Amino acid sequence: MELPVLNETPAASAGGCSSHSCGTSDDQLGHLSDEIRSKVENHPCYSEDAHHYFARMHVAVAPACNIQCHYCNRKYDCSNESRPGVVSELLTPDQAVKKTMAVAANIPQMTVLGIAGPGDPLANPERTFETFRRLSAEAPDIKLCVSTNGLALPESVEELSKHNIDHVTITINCVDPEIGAQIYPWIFWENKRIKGVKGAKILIEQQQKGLEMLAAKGILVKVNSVMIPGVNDKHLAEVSKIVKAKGAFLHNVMPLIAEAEHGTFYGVMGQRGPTQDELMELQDSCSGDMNMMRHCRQCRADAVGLLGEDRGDEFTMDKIESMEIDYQSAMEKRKVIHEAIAEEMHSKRAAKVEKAASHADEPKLNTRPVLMAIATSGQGVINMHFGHAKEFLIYEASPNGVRFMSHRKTDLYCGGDDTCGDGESVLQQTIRSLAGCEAVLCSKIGYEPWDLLEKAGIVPNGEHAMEPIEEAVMAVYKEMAAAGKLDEAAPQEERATA
Ligand code: CLF
Ligand code: SF4
Repeated sequence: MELPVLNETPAASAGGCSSHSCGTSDDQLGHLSDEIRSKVENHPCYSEDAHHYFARMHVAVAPACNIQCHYCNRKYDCSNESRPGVVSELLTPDQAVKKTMAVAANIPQMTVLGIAGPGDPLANPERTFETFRRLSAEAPDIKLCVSTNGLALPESVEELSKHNIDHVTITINCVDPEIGAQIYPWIFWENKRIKGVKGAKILIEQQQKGLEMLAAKGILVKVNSVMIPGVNDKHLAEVSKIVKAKGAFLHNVMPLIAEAEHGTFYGVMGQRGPTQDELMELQDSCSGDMNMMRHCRQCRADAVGLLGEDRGDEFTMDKIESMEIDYQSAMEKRKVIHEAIAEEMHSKRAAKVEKAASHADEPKLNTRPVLMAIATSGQGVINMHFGHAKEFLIYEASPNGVRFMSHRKTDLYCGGDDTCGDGESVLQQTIRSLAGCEAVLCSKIGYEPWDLLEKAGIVPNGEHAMEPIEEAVMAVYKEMAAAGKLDEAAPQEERATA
């Protein structure tokens, strides 16, 4: 059957597991047991492949937090922001259940309900567990997921396992209390505020203990780490090794988001986040030991939709109250759609393997790697107009194949205000965000951006509309190689940006 389109409007940007928030690529899934594979293959955060097809949602039921991070001040009703800890509407468990069922009935590809804030879910145990308890009974086809700072984790493991929650994210930014004291000014522990190294030491011990307890129960643990240059950037490779040894399944290193206008300690103090290159370098240095997630969008605590889009405005409580939901028939429809997606994913994987086998005898290219930007609204194909893209997926093509690297957010220029301050047009800013890429693959593109992209040394390409991303990227790479464009040394550094 033809799969429904998740969202025909341009994907909205999103920022989920707050600093807490996870993925393995299709290739990384290969070695997994059937049991684990069945847990991750339709989870958009735990499987990179799945994130093209399946959506997640968060319900913001957890306002309180038991620690303070220097990159957070939990905020509400900020319509211009999309980042962890920020929500528009705080929900009661009853409202959260209604909202989840409304979204599941209307977006059948939504497979995962996460509680990720805006505070810490386990610091709000009644609200969090009431929501999970009701959902596991009333909507048993939805996977339940939680993201925590870990302080209250050991005492919550038993309760988590009762509600069939098999995905838990712990935000672990360090295993050294001296570093921890630079990130966490205080924790609230046994009715006291404990500051500095002493507080950080307790937090780290609780995180590590919780991780071991979850792993012992067979619950999949993802570790999120916020990369803070000059604070923990040199330390995170060690964190990756330690959490892997203790049973973590996946590691998600995310960039610090800190702007003065967010009013966080780091924002006000001018602490910078990492550059794209710094982040990718750290992810690469951890990946020898660990499955790394690279497709995280740092979602809000009330995000709804595919990673990279936020359809929360379609499901505000006033809209939900007027919806009539027959969840039994919605579940039947969801099952049919999930089976069709699984079949499509399976046949795409099989076609990929067959294609690779048919090229096995070709001589290996001796060419340098190239980054390409892709405009897509999901389903693993190139199906978005350049001017409608609010983010681009970045892939690297090399003689070893094609791999997903990251995403780049951009401001939508098509149909919007065409200036963004500093005298730079939004289109120019969009093109600047693609620095380092040598080609952009999209379904269509207008003359003006075509011209500006070429001037920036980025080749626009609309010839692979509706083709699978990886196949199209490799086809373009081979064309570039055949044209002798991949023999020059480091051309990215020589190119001007728009
Ligand atoms: Fe949410 Fe987190 Fe579950 Fe995913 S998000 S609680 S594991 S369902 Fe995913 Fe969002 Fe990144 Fe989190 S993209 S912020 S990793
Ligand atoms: Fe904010 Fe608490 Fe999460 Fe830290 S643990 S990011 S302070 S909500």
